[in-house]
Amino acid sequence: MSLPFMSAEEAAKFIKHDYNVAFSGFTPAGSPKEVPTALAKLAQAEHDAGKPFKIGMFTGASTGDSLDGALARAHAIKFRTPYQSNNDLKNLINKGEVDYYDMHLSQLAQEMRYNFLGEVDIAIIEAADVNEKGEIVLTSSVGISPTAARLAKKIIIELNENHPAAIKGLHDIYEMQDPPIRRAVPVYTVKDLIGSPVIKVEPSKIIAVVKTNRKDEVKAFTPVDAVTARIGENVANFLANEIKMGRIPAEFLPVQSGVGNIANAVLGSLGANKDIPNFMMYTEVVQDAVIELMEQERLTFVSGCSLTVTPEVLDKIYKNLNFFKPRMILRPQEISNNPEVVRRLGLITINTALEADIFGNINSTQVLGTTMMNGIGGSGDFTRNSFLSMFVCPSVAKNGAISAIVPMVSHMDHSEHSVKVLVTEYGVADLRGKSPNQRAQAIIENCVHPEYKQLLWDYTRLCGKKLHTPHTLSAALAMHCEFLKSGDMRNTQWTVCGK
Ligand code: 0RQ
Repeated sequence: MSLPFMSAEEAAKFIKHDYNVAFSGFTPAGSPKEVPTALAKLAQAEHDAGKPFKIGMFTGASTGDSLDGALARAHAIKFRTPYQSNNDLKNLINKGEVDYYDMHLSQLAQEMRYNFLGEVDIAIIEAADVNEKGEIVLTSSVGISPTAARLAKKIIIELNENHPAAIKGLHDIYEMQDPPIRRAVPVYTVKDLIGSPVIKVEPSKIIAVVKTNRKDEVKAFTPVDAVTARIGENVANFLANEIKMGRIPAEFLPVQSGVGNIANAVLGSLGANKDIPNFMMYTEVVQDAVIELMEQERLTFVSGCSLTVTPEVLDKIYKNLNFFKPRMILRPQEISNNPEVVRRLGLITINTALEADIFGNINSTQVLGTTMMNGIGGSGDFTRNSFLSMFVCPSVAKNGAISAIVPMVSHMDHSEHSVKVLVTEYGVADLRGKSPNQRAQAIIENCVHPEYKQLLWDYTRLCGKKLHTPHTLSAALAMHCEFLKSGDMRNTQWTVCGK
């Protein structure tokens, strides 16, 4: 059988209103670009003709603008899961037009297999290579592609010439069996290869192959500033001291680092700290800073799910495959984020909080408890199962009008039971082995911005008596309410219901 080459417009016509479509990619890395752009135009044309056209979307994580952005602007999305970060999509989610459900990234593929989320009508998979035997070499990420390709009734391939076929071997494709016959995931070291370099599908399922050479739409990070640099130094100094105290083995442990600007800065600081030995990462997103550390030979190996690097950095990797390929593996997200493996390898996990409360509960996803930011991503997969879970954030947002540390988080993603260390630019709160009262002391003393310290000390005394957790429920969200009223949490006055 020869491969069914055709244009993106022709391929998009296979997708019908109400279909559930699974996309390759994890972040903009490896997301299809050409067919979604054509699909958005098709949806627009259907809407103009007065016909409905919306699809359900499964992705690995966030995607590029030509996927989430284009389909959102065409009002072509019925539901969407899991992580997202495109502003046009986010606006529709926060207006209630798109039904979005947030999931731990390690769980998506298995929930698709369990048939919890509906059938997959079509999978659109970006490939560096594909052949008549149905063997697919993925591009800059793995995400949910192995499961999406297997479950989908039909597959459209976007064959992207921007990714050399020589990257074959970068991916370790492994799909777990489901209970009650699931076995252990045989990853015992960061470097273990457990699967196949290609996805293998029934060739007749491939109904279209669309050629493209569009680059991944990964944006550069904002440069490290004084605040993010201090956060990074605080993390690195804390970990160096943990090694000195013998609580982290002298050879160090694999690191997982979250997404975003702060995560990028933290990695730079880890690399710069001479008391941290050369290390490995077992992580999800491989950002630019990871590649820099690898070039400096500070990072000896990385296992991840995506190469979320800027186009220039990706070109550099592809031009120097002899150097980079033996030092990296891309895995499906149910393996890169696998709780069993995270616990076994003993990861040091560093993720970013939007807000934390004085007891160590973390909100990573919902601004003021109501407005979706990006999603929980892999932060829960890693945090709950790590050797040592750290959260980082600047002490204030919006020029000080918001304290990132509040009496009670307005939405909780990670509970005090999973969060061991909190770090801001002011310092480190080590929460291990501490009661709620002791946690509040450590967090207010070490992490809170000076303008908010007294306010939070006063909150802990508001209940007027000794309690296991010194909350005053009628005032617990007063700082958030004050921000909604006056635009500045610093104006908060504590009042207690019934007093
Ligand atoms: O908004 O820029 O409008 O002022 O929130 O800023 O630059 O997006 O920050 O890139 O470091 O991302 C938590 C979102 C941080 C990310 C989050 C405002 C602040 C600013 C934040 P403005 P940036 P970062 C595994 C790990 C969850 C998933 C995860 C994330 C904006 O790290 O999505 O960890 N994490 N995955 O002003 C109101 C507060 C605020 C606030 C900040 N308390 N209240 N607004 N902001 N604090 C990897 C994956 O899963 C893929």
